[in-house]
Amino acid sequence: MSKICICLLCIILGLSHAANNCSLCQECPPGWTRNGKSCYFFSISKETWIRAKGACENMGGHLATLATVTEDAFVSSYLKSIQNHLSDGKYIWLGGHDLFSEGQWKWVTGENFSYTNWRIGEENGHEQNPDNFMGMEHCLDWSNGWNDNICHHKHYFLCENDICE
Ligand SMILES: [Ca+2]
Ligand SMILES: [Ca+2]
Repeated sequence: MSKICICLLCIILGLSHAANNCSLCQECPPGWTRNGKSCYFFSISKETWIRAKGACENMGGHLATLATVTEDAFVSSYLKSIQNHLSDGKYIWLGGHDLFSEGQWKWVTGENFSYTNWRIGEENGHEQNPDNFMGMEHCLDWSNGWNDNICHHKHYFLCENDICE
């Protein structure tokens, strides 16, 4: 039975959310890259974290949230390939923050961090990450691993759009 038939059967039986096989996915918008149940869009400009968050929302998505080792691995290799063409793209904003409560990291979608990939070693000499350097780092960037960074600095950013029901 084709996947479409399975999906139709699931919908008829009211099981559309009961199994992954039954999820219906839309196409990615032009310019977005598909992986699994999400599309990703790399920004063409640098913004503060909060403006990056708004820019992703204006496009119907959210700053990227990396929930699993599989998703993190895809995004890491995707961002590395883009970074190769940038001279000024060391830090790339993701959708994590501890703005509400220091050390309590959350995704912009509301979830707590279950999976993490904090990078080891900081250019400021700190061994640990997140280090909340100078008490000022509350937004998450990808810089060949995760790092807490100063939210009002301007960086490129990665948006994500969930396209499957
Ligand atoms: Ca912090
Ligand atoms: Ca840091």
